[in-house]
Amino acid sequence: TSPGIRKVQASDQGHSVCVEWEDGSESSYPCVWLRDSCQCPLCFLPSAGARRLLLDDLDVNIVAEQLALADGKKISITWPDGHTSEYEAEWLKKRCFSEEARAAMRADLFLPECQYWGSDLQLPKIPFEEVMHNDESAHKWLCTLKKVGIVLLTGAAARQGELIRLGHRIGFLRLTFYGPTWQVQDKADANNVAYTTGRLCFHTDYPVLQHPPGVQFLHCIKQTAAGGESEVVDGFHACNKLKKQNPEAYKILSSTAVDYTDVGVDYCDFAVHCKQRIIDTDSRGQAIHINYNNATRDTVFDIPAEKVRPFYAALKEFNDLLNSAEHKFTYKLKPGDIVTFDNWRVLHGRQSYPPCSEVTRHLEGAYADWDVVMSRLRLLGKRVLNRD
Ligand code: OGA
Ligand code: NM2
Ligand code: ZN
Ligand code: ZN
Repeated sequence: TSPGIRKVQASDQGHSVCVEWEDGSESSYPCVWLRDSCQCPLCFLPSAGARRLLLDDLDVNIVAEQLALADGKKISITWPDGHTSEYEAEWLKKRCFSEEARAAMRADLFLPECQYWGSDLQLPKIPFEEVMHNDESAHKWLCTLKKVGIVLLTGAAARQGELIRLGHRIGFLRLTFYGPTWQVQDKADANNVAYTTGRLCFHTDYPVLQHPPGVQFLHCIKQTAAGGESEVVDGFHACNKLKKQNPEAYKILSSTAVDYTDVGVDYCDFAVHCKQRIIDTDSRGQAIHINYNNATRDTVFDIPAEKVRPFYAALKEFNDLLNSAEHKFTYKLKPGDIVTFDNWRVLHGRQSYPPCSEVTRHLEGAYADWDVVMSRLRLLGKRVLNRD
């Protein structure tokens, strides 16, 4: 169903090529982009899907010398140096510079749809083995993880190693100083507050890393009878609320660089320091990453003294919003459950549980990067929805 081209002509004093489609609509392509995007074997390496042409060799002011249309399916352009480029109608259509066409391509590539939730969350659930063996289920898992930010995989074996298998399913896991996977249980001389029986307030993991892990997996191997419940909250939803309720607090949290620190030994020895804004925003002020773990927030605080109390007041207000009954969702993991969530968006916590000389609660955890997860999601989408 490739769209036909009715006519092709120069426009913008030769700096653009205007394509008239069979349905009467038009698309305009800048010559510099057309030359840069030449698909011939000299300019493009098909085996890598990558440009061979060097920017050094690109003339920003280039104009087409000759335009030709071949049976409505293809245009060819001859450039002043005699080089010829050909472009297929379908290829051009996808790359149309109109606002609508760009929005459609953006949606296709990045699946930006976001479903906010509160205490009314219907926690999405998919059987673990279905995700492991069935591409449609795996696609559903990752689509939902992207859109809702959390999915529970059920029925995994209650033993270590299932997250390694899940890592192979997407590609690979993210190695950190806590190891390829890590064991959340009460430990003597714990090198992290997560490895105690204490309550963990809402946090995102690892804001001390410059590029915090985008996705987190927690596999329940053993669950305590008393306590140990899990809590989650949609951080982006809470940010929108904070912005409305107290724009000044939002401004403070989205502009103040907070110091984080993590020093110790695990997979190897480490001394990690980083500055992060608790609410990281895009150019339109929309939250894109939450970076908040109160445990690893440093006592070193590199801001002027008079800004300290307003900062704490803003953080308190954000924390209150996260903990409000309207926003937080509470559940309890069962052995064999694997909760998978967006660690850039969803804050998580757990209730305390009674200390015991035996291990009464054991989760295995792992991280993945969104680049890896989105890559698998696109590949599964191609196969499942058979798109190209
Ligand atoms: C963690 C964590 C949750 C839990 O290890 O960072 O948040 O339920 N654990 O123990
Ligand atoms: N663990 C669970 O930011 C953090 O320290 C989160 C990381 C120890 C791997 C905890
Ligand atoms: Zn070329
Ligand atoms: Zn955590």
